[in-house]
Amino acid sequence: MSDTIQLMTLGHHIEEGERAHPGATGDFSGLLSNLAIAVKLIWREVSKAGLLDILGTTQKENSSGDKVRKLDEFADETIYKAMQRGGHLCAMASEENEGLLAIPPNYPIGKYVLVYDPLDGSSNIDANVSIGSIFGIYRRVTPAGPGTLQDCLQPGYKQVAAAYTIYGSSTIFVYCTGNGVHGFTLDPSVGEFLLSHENMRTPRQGRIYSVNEGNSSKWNEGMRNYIEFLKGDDEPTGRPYSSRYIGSLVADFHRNLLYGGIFMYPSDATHPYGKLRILYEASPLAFIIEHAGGRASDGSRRILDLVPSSLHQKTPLFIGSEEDVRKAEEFLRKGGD
Ligand code: AHM
Ligand code: MG
Repeated sequence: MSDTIQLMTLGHHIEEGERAHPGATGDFSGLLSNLAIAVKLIWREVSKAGLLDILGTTQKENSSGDKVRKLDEFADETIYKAMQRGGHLCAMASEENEGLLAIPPNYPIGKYVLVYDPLDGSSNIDANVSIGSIFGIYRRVTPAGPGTLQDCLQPGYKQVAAAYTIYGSSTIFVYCTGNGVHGFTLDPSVGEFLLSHENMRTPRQGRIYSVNEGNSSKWNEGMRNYIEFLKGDDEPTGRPYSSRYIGSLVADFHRNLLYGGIFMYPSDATHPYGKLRILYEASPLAFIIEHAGGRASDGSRRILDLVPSSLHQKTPLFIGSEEDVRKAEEFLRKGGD
């Protein structure tokens, strides 16, 4: 029989990971499986995004009479509902909600916390540009009962898993439980995620930089000097770098993970703490990039060491290939010298 066709579903992969830990209760695997279901439900809606206006009435009702909801609201609710009854979680927090999301009183309480950005880059939906969901999972620190803020406000290095999905030309689910970074592509005809990118490693150095250069007049001098350096002509060191910016973090991140390079959302005069959130965006992607051999920094500190003091706290973000992030840190340290 041909061994060229590799048919490893996400479910099988999760089960294999569980078998590698003889003491595992299956709790964690159940959590990841529920996440995969939520993601498929979101994919189903996102892939119809352009049809909503056609199928809906002028009063913004779809064919079933439901109000057409904004997709980021739909994604937010879908994840919450898919994850609330499994008994794996004690609380959730989402970029779309101000406060902590409690598990409803009639459902069992578990030992993990889920933090998520339900639809990152959602301003791109109407232009059919790739968008995604981002997830971070922590073990609770409080002993029992409903989860608290304390359970959520943990440094990223304490994550037990992180994942993201891209709803794009194909839909891909990437996850890491601390044992490699693995990507699965959705086969829509059977509704299964199939292993397509096993044990991803990012190049030590890339030739791509991704940043919203429209903000450059508000950057500090270190940041400006770094970008000028990347544009400088020095073929042996790979410069000039190419500029690639989609404006959808997951899509920019995923491309750079595969090809190498650096994504940046620095602080600037109008974004004193950058734009991206520690819990929902920076920490999960930092967990993944470090396990793929890369680096993530706020310009001077490792992202995974940052301890958020509030759910929606932001951070400047420099993430990608190790050498590129180190070089950015060097320029930022030097500032205008
Ligand atoms: P969102 O979570 O509200 O979608 O915002 C985050 C998005 C990221 O996906 C992307 O990297 C960034 O905002 C782009 O910001 P800008 O338009 O300022 O370049
Ligand atoms: Mg976002």
